[in-house]
Amino acid sequence: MTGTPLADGQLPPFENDYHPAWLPTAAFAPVGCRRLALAAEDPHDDAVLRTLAAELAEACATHGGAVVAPHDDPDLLLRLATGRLDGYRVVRRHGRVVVTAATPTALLHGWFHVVRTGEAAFSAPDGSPAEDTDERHAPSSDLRMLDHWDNVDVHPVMGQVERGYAGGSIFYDDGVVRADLSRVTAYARLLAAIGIDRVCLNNVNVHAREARLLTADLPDVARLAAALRPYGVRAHLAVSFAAPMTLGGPATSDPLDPDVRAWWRDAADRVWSAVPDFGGFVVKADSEGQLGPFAYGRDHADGANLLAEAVAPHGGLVHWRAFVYDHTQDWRDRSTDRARAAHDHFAPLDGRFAPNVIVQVKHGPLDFQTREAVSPVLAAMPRTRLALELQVTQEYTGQQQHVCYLGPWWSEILRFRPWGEAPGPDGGAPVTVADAASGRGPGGLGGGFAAVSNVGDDRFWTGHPLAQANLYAYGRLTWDPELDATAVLDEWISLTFPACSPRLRAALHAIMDDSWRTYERYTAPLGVGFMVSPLRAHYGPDVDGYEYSKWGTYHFADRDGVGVDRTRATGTGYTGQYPAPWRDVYESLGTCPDELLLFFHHVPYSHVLHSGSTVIQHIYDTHFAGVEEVEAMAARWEEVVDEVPDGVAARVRERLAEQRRSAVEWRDQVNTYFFRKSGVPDARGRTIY
Ligand code: GCW
Repeated sequence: MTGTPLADGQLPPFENDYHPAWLPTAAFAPVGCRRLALAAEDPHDDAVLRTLAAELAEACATHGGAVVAPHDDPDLLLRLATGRLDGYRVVRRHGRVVVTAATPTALLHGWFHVVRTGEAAFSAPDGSPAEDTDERHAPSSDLRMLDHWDNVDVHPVMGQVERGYAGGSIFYDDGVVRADLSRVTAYARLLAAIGIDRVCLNNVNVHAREARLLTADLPDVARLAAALRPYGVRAHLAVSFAAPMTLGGPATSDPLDPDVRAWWRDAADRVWSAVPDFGGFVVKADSEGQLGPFAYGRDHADGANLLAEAVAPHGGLVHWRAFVYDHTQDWRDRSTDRARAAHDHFAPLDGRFAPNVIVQVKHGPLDFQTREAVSPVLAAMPRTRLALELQVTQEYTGQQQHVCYLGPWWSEILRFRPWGEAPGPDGGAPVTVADAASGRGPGGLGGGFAAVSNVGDDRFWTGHPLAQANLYAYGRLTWDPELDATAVLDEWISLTFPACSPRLRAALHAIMDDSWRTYERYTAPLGVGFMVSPLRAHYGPDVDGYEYSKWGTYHFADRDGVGVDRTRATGTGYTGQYPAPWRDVYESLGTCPDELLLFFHHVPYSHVLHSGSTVIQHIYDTHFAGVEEVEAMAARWEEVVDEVPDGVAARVRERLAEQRRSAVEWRDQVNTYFFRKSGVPDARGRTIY
């Protein structure tokens, strides 16, 4: 939508020329046709309560209901209560629903819960009142954030959004913060509907232009924060560790230097005076060229605590990323293992981080691959608040050209038990990754969840319309990691395709449910990772693309075998970074799961997997199967295109054609590469070039 910028506190029109995603007008029909009420002291005092009042009014105006007084027997009453309550409570008696929450934002989340539940919130399928219930809905962690890798300037290599596959940025346009931020408010609305309440506004690679967001551009940051605020979303900024030097402060960034400390305190004071509900800073330091404490002989606790001290008086947070490794490695050096790096750097610092520091850990030890082991850092720092970092933007998972529903992958990660079946604290259930991130791990400290957003100024928000489901799933699964990823997808389908026929629903499930595994089948095999094109920004196959590079991501294929030996016995020792049982499960060929085999072991092509297939035959079979599955997806889409809006039908069709082309390329390059290396023919005699 374009037009006049919104006045402070004004909501954007509820209908726009971009796609409504999971909040189409029709999704509000079951609530909007009823009698709704909001009970709060003075709704006009608070931006979020004003939003709620506007949401109720809009839903009723569109669907024929009425906003009534709280004592006037409403069908739905939203009630702001005092006292302690995480999340919201939903009580239903005789088909009337009361949602209670202790904060306006939690009440807003409760409103969207009712919207999501639809007619079933009020009535049974036969039209009688739905059963009486009393439910509490608290998020697993109170920190659920999205990070944008958006640049203010268009970066000469990375563009407006680093690893963005959905057009430009919704925040910035070629060097400036956009004048019209109404779409940012519409984005915040989508986020509120999935329980996300924090957004980091700029790329963790902070270039000179972006660094100024912290100083000269604060009025614009305040505008961005104001655009998010009506929907209860708080702003964070990524900051550069070099900021004191680049923004006119002291000539050093040494974290122990008193002038540097004073500079950061002043900087934080200015940010919070411009944006009183500001969230905090996100930092990438000593990583891929960003300056960090190593430059001064200090460690990452020194670095993080410097910023923590500056933001603490304001209740601010520091999200300090653990993505620290040597990106100028020599491929000839077999002793350095990039997978070890985060644990090597951070585990020894456990207990030294200030209470408002959150160490943000990528889910795997490498870099958001299609399949990786869970990072051992997540089990190594009980005295540190750790956040799990996921990547919603599909950098290595098809770049929003390919259908790749990541819900099942994130579910596996969230439910992974780093200590196996060992009882949790106080003899309770075994601890999962989600538990550890939510403060229910051994040390009782949690840092919540963060993920790189997949949203841009594209009409469908995410380039591929079906990639919206990934953003939806990130919100829902981090709110409740016990949710089933397929059920979450079903929820997304119901909201996004109102009045979806059983035929369309079945087709969307057939296309999306298993699409992550399909993608895995035709790309890098058995957890070895990468094999992507360096020249085409990680899109498409290039088996040796990173093999002789400085990046530390190798597969070591030769004529006899493939894979990385990360064992303690004969390899890099990485398996030793895990607690039991995983240190032994991964160490042994007998117990290492097939899907991670080449991540942990270098094996001959004739090695027999637990599945009964040899490694080489597995590579051939999965690559042929992957392409066949993509062909089936495209055929299935053609059967239902008449049931989806034209724009969606055409965009998905065009992307499926590209996915097929790309999958064929992957299949043929990977199969040919391994056939030429190994000389082993396909047992089924299919064409390999
Ligand atoms: O995966 C890599 C990306 C970089 C990114 C980096 C990171 C923002 O290719 O583009 O930089 O990870 O996570 O910092």
